[in-house]
Amino acid sequence: MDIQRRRILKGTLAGAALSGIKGSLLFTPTFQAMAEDLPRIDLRTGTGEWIATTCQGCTSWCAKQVYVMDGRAIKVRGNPHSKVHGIASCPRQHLNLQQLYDTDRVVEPMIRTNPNKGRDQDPQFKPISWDQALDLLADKIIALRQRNESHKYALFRGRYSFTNDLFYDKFTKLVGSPNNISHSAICAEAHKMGPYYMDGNWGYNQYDLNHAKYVLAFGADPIASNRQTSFYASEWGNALDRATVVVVDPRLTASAAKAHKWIPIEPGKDPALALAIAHVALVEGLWYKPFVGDFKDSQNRFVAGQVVDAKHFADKHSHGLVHWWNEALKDYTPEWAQQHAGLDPEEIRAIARGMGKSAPAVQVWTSRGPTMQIQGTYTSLACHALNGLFGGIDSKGGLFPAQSAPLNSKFPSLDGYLDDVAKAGLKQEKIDQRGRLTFPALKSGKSGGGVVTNNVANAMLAQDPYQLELIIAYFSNFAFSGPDTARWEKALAQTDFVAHVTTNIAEFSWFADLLLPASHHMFEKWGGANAIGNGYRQVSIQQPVVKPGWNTKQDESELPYLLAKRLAQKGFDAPWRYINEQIRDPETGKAAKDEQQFAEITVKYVTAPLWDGTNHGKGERLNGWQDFVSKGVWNSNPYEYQSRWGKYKTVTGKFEFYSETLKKALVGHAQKHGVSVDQVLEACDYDARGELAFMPHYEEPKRDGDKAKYPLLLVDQKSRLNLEGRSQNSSWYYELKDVDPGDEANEDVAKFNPVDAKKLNLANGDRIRISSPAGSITCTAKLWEGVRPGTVAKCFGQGHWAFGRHASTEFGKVARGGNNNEIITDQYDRLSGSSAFYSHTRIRVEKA
Ligand SMILES: Nc1nc2c(c(=O)[nH]1)N[C@H]1C(S)=C(S)[C@@H](COP(=O)(O)OP(=O)(O)OC[C@H]3O[C@@H](n4cnc5c(=O)[nH]c(N)nc54)[C@H](O)[C@@H]3O)O[C@H]1N2
Ligand SMILES: Nc1nc2c(c(=O)[nH]1)N[C@H]1C(S)=C(S)[C@@H](COP(=O)(O)OP(=O)(O)OC[C@H]3O[C@@H](n4cnc5c(=O)[nH]c(N)nc54)[C@H](O)[C@@H]3O)O[C@H]1N2
Ligand code: SF4
Ligand SMILES: [Mo]
Repeated sequence: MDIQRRRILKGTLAGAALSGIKGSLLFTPTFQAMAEDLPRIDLRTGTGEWIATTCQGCTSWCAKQVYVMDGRAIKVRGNPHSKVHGIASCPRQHLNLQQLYDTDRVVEPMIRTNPNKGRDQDPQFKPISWDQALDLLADKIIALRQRNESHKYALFRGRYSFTNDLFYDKFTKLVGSPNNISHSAICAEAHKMGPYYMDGNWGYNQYDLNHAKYVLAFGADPIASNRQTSFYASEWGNALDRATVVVVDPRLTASAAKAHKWIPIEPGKDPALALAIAHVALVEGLWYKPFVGDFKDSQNRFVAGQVVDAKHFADKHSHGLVHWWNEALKDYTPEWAQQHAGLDPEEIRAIARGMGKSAPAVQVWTSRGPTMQIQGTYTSLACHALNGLFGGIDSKGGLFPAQSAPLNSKFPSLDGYLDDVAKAGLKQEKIDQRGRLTFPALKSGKSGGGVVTNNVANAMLAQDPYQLELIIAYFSNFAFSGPDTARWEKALAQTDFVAHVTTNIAEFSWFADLLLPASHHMFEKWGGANAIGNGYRQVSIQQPVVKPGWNTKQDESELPYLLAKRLAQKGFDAPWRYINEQIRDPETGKAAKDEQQFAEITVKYVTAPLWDGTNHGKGERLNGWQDFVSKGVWNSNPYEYQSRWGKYKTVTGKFEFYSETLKKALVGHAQKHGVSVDQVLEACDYDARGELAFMPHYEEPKRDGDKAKYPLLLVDQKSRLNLEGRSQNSSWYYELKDVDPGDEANEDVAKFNPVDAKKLNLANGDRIRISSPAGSITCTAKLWEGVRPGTVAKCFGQGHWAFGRHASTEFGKVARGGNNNEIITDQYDRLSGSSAFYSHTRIRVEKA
């Protein structure tokens, strides 16, 4: 045994003992091969090949190539066939390799043997076979259905690939449950409210950075986070030469550090800045008239504080500018913004003038930061309004949504497959209480149209509308990723049966009854994703670039296939018939012969129009399935500028400064509950009344906790090395942590402005406890000028008390660093159903 092997074995034994997986990791083929062959690997032999796949480490969803040698993944790079990002990439792509070969992976199904559930209860997982695991699940599903309680089954989904519809939607419905719960409302739904209610796009935009002349980013840090980091990071330097870049963020982000101007805004006060810029744009006649419209006689009548007669104004592609001015905007002077948000009036004027001069090559970025807040919907509207005002929307140098791609992203209809039990189950209210008076969740204009992810824990605890009895959760870890995690721990502990489909024993797993080992999404799974950027949309493939080393299954294909088969053997055959009759190989028309073949067929099914010769006219023509598999990426035609002008999917068909679309949705929700819109707003924690509800306006940010007791505000941020909540068992994550501005390698720091640190008597390296009304965490103090006084910036990502040997100080017992979600209080932007993460959590700091 050479040293390398002995070292790995030693580590494994320790980890196995800690996690209760006694011995199970030791005898797996990949692990042994790795340990024995590592020293002999010579990268220069060139015997390997680059194989296409997709990284879903973040929502950039980059097309990748993996260098595979002797059956092992060695290196990752951007896929040169991509027109979105090409070979450009981000630093965290490499962490995927450590995920794949993580020695703490769950390598076979495991069952809980400790009947008690709690953070202090070791689950005492013990290996079982897939056969036994599937039996258990199938029996539970059938028992629920026999009691006519199929709605008590739920599927939770976090990250997902474009084949997810089968397991997430169709399978859940076939079982007879309305409860397919996604993570979207802890992701970024509030961010979509402005774009949807102003220009009809429920989705994210791409930014035409190559042609921008003015970039104004509210809480977006595109070279470190946000979407399509690979492309934006590679173009950011060039953009700085062409455009003025202003970043608005309470902390000095990587992008702010390179911007022309950084505005360290007080958390929650972004709308004050956005609205004051809009005000100046009108008073000084800087708006983009070819898009917005103008006074009929070209005489500007916008004067601060004065009402304008709408009859003088002719809208062009926009709606309601004068209405907005009269109801709100006329009073939002730069001096008003100074009073409410401490902003510099001259700076505001300079920004408005710069934007006016650059119009329409202007892009205003918004992100989770300013929008995943209690009144985030209105911030999203206020920031996005600037894209309309300066004509950046759909313009060269501005921003625009994704082009459509010809995909079969929905699996075939369930007609003929839903039995009476399923139909009755589907009529039940969803577990997240969406659509109730206090949860409008107005996704795509519909009351209860969107998920309220984090409220599921509350509903489970209250057993309102009912108690969930069986949960299958995949690629998600809500007990870590949702604010006020303690609620999730309690809710899961009291649930009868929880199965977690996971690569690692995560916090969620700790409360599970059954662990199902997942194949890694990037290296071991058939799937794929869509990305936008650089004016293109791409569709890229995920495929098993290496043979799964362990006894894992693919979450979105193999698992539902095997479960459907087992259910059929036990007498409930609808899912199995559906799979075999409806989801067939588009080339041969044949049903799959086993789960592995089925996994490939799901991707073939979804992507067929890209490669089967369909004349879609939307982009490249690929020459058959193998061509797609080998290139790994399909590129759309470039975005056609101004293609939506005059035909926005809003009520008026225009860009709505006064949102008739929001009015319709809110009136619909109010009528459903027999109340007025004002009563809805009151029940949902907004200050607006009357017409203000339908337009961007300012509301004082709401905070949780008594200011005297909790004097500081938490500013949560993503680490540049976060692959969402999944990269923290990678040793490189810790070694390289100082790539985050202000952070330290091998530490989890909370960053204090030296002004605050002095008052608090804090020094660099002090161990501290941060408390909020929700809980407390411990971490290390760091003094740093890059954070606004009165606020404390801390990366989200660390604070795992499970997940593996690197992620936690003592697996299952002691967290490494602190998880921000243990102190972020459970609040919502109720109009979108989103959880609030920003600006509302007041904190206090003590030495630990
Ligand atoms: N590195 C990295 N990138 C990622 C991910 C990742 O895990 N790691 N995950 C991906 C995912 S799932 C998503 S949804 C996207 C989200 O990407 P974004 O929508 O861009 O959101 P976050 O990256 O969460 O960034 C939040 C930012 O808001 C700032 N902020 C906090 N409060 C305020 C405020 O009151 N006002 C303003 N103006 N700013 C504020 C924070 O400092 C931080 O810079 O990122 C994706 N990209
Ligand atoms: N404080 C704070 N909280 C946040 C955020 C933040 O910026 N700050 N970001 C939010 C955002 S934008 C999002 S999208 C959510 C994400 O939150 P979730 O959707 O809960 O996803 P992750 O935390 O990434 O956890 C995924 C889990 O899936 C498992 N897993 C890992 N790799 C794989 C795999 O390849 N396949 C399968 N099947 N399972 C795997 C592991 O158990 C892992 O813990 O977190 C949100 N939470
Ligand atoms: S982590 Fe995100 S930006 Fe980096 S390669 Fe993966 S998908 Fe792309
Ligand atoms: Mo997200």
